[in-house]
Amino acid sequence: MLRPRATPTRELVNLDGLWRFAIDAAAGERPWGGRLDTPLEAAVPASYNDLFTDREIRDHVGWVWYQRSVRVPRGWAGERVRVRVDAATHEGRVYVDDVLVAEHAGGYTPFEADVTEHVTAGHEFRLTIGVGNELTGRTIPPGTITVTADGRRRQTYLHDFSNYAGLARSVWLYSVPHLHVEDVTIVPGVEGDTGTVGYSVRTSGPAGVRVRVVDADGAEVATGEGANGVLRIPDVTLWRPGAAYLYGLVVEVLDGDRVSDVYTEPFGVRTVEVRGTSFLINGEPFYFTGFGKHEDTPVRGKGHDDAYLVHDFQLMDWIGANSFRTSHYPYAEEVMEFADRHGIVVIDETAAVGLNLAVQGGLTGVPPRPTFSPETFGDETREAHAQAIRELIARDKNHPSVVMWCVANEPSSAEDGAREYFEPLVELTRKLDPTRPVCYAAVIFATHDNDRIADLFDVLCLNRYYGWYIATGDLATAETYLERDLRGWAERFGKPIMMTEYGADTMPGLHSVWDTPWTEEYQQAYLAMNHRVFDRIEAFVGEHVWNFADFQTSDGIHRVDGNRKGVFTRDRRPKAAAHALRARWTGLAGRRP
Ligand code: GCB
Repeated sequence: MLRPRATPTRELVNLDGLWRFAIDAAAGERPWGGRLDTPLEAAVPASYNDLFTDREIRDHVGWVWYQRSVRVPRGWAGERVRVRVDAATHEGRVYVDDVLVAEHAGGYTPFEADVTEHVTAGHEFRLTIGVGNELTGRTIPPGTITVTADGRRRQTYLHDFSNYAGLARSVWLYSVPHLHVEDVTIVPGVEGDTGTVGYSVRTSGPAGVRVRVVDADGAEVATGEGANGVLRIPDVTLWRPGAAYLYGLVVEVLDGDRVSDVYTEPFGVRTVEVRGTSFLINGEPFYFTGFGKHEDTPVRGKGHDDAYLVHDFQLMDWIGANSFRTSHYPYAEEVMEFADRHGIVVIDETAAVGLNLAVQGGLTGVPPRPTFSPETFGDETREAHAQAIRELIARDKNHPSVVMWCVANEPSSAEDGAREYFEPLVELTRKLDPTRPVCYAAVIFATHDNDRIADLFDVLCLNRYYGWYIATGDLATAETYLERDLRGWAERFGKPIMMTEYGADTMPGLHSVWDTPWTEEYQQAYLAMNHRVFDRIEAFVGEHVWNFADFQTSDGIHRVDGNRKGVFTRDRRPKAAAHALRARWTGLAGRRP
C-alpha cells in the first residue's frame, strides 16, 4: 500500500491533533451519529491509555471513539478523496458523518477508505473513528478476555509489553486523480557497476505508464515505458548499511497524452542473500549489532513521535548499532523511512507474538493446553496471521532497510501442529517476496533437537536468557549452557545464527561487586559472557540485545514499573552496559568482532 504523499497531482492534509474522545460506555449507542458528547480530548497520534488519570480508560476493554470535523480543501472538486489511518490498534471503523466507510483488523498496518461520494470540496464533514482493543484467539497478537468476580472485563495476553491502544499513528485526508497509481513494487538488483530496477505499477484503470529514475540530486538516470519492466542505472551508487543512498522511481500515469497522476517512490539499490552460514548485503558478509526495540515512551505509549525517532537513532549511532528488529509488530512508516535514509538495517516483524501456550504453562505451573488446535490457535488464527504478513509486505516491500521478514516471535515451535501451522505461512511470505530471507525468533524452550520448523527458514534467530531466567546469577553455568545450545543449532542446521534477544533486567543506580542480578555490573557481565560465546561460534551473524530501552508492561509481579532490560532507561539515559556495548560495537561497520 502506497504511503500518501503530496505530488504535483496529489494533495495531503494531516489530521493529527486533538480529537473528541470517549470510551464506548460513555459514547452512546451510535457515537458516529452526531457530535460526540464528551468532555475529553485525546491526542493523535498517541495511545489513549496513559493520557488520562481515569483507571477505567487505562484498563478499558472494548471500543473507544475519536471524532473531529474535517474540511475538504475547496480545490479538490473533481478529485478522489481518501481517508487513511496509519494504525488503529487493534481494530478500526471509520465513519464519514453517518456512513461506515472502512473497517480493518490488525493494529499496526494502515488502511484507507475512498470517501469521494460522501464529502464535498470546501465543506466540512464529521470524521469518527472507532478503535477496538480486544485480543482473542483469532487476533494477531492473540489474547483472552476474562470476566472478574465483580463483572468487569479484563484483557490478558501472552506477551509482556503493555496492550497500548488507540490511534498511535497519523490520520490523513488526501486527494488522488481518478486515474491514478494504485501500487508500485520495486525489486533492485546489481550487475557489476549497473543497478537493475525491476518495477511493476498497478493503476486504477487502463492507462499508459511512464517511469524514470532520479538520483539523490534529482537528476534523471534511467527511463522506461509500460507498467512493468527493468530499468538500468549505470555506475550505480549502492544503498549500504551505514551509507544510505536513495533513488526515486517517478511514475506517471497517462490518460492519452495527458499526465493524470505522478507518484515518486524512494528506493535503494542493494542485494540481500543468505549463502552457507553468511548473511550477505551487496555480496559482503554483514554482522548485525543492535537491538530488539519497542515503540514505547511515557504518556504517549505507542504513539509515534518524531523527536524520539531522531533521538533513538542518534543513540543507536552513538552505541554502534547498525540494525534493529521491529519487535513485536510493524513500526510506524516514519521509522522505516528514517532507517532507509540513514542506512540502518531492519528485521521487519509481524505482530504474531505469543502463539505459545507452553510458555504460560511453564511459568504458572498450569498444565498447558495445546497451542495449535481448533480450540486454541487454529485456521482462523492462521488466516489472521496470513493477513498480517500480506499487509506487512504490501506496506514495507520497497524499503531498502528491510533485509529480512520475521513472521513470528517465540511461537511454540517444538509442539505438535507447529509445522502444519507455519509451513503455509512461510510459503506465502516467499511467494509475496522471493527476494528477502525469512526468519522467526525462537523461544528458549525450542532446542536444536525438538524444534519442528527451523529448517523452513533462512536464518536461525534465537532468543536466549541464560544467566537471567535460567542459571540466574550464575554466569559460569550460563556460559556452558549457552555454548552447548548454540553449537547444537550450528551443527544440525548449517545456517547463519543470530541472537535476536539476550538481556537482563537492570535497575539504574543499583551496584554490586558480586554477580548480583538487577545491578548495572550484572547487566554488563551478562552481556560480556554472551559475547564471549558468540565470538566462538563461526556461524554467528549478529547480536540484538533485548532491549534498546526500558518499556511499559502490563501490571504484575514479574515486572517493576515495566521491563527493565533496556540498555537505556525509558527516558533514554544510558545504563553502564551502554558504554560497554559502545566499546564493542563502534568501529565494527558490520564486520564480525
Ligand atoms: C522474551 C520476549 C520479549 C520479552 C522478553 C523478556 O522472550 O520475546 O517480548 O520482553 O522475553 O524480557 O522477558
